[in-house]
Amino acid sequence: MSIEADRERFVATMREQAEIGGTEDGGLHRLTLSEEDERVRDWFAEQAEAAGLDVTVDEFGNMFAYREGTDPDAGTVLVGSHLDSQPYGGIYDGAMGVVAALELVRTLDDEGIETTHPIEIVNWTNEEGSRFQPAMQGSGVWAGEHDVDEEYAKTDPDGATFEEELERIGYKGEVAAEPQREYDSYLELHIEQGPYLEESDADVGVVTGIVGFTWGAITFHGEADHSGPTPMQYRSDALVAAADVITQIRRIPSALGERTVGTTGYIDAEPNSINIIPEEVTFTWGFRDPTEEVIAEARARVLAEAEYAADREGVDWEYEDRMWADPVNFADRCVDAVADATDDLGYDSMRIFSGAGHDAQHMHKLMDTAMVFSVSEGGKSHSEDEYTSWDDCYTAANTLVNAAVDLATE
Ligand code: HGY
Ligand code: MN
Ligand code: MN
Repeated sequence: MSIEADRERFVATMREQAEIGGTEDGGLHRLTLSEEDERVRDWFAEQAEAAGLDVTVDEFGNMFAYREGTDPDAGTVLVGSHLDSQPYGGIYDGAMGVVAALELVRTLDDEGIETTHPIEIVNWTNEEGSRFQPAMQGSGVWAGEHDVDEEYAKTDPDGATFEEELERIGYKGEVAAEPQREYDSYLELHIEQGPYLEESDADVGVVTGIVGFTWGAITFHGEADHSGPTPMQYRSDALVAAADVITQIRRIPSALGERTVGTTGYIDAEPNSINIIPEEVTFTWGFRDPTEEVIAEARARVLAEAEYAADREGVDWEYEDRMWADPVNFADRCVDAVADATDDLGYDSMRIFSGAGHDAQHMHKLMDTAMVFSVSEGGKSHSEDEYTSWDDCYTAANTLVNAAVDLATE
């Protein structure tokens, strides 16, 4: 028996959250622990409390909103995602998972349904990993993958520490950032952020797993000098060495695997003046693949390329690992709950492996986990052009609601 979420209320709530940090071009600029993040957290707490949920904030800013089940001893079904965004990102990434979880609770209340298992909504801190690395930081701490104090000390590009910023926005809670109760399963709704659902004409994605990834930063130390009179053979140009490696970050994936991807998303060159030979350049690597071996190989190759480039250019270099996430394959029980929901609702679904990282990656280590994907038009994401029609958003949200009820009802 399927239930229908309230499309109008769901879309209205999506529009509401999109206003908080919304940009002129219809995107979202709501960096973790920013003033916009503080406002959307306040908004989320209000929505959850208005739905009669018991809201708690842990020491890492993760927010939880708890709904009783008829059997308090039954493991809790955790449903949610993240409300932080990329710089000038889209309004759906993460937010739709939290709004769909709110809609789940609101629909249960409308229908007077009491589930056997308690249900808890979560808003994870810093899923995006843009301002502070790693990505999925809050869920990673909660899952015991990272040490709280080490993560508190992480700094953003302006040197602000995570802990200072968490305290500044008033979301450093008292509760330890670790499971406070028995959990049964985790479900997360997210946009696909890739082209496959749209290309296959599916209404919704049944996510079977997530790629793993390695992130890191390389710094070359050259010698600043006048770009005019310094003969070419006298130069130690940090940016030339970086350019060599960045080109390889683009080439390495084609030698490794069909789904291997490689990106340099961040670069900083000092002193960054048109007539000074660059002295110090820092840039990042990011490789992803469904298998650990390929990710490890890609990391080894980029470090080898950095060694060669440093020799060629006569510069020193160093690197820092920023993140490692294992690839995961979700539990059949949860994947089937999502697939059954799409069948019951008469949606065309497609099984799909996620190319983006998600908090579900960490939850998989603690409890049975699965995800629902909505279509991403043009596959676009992490850009103000990110777009999913309200129909496609609603299809995915309805799937999540029904899959969660399935898992929460004995
Ligand atoms: O990088 C990712 O895949 C995620 O958006 N943090
Ligand atoms: Mn996301
Ligand atoms: Mn994202």
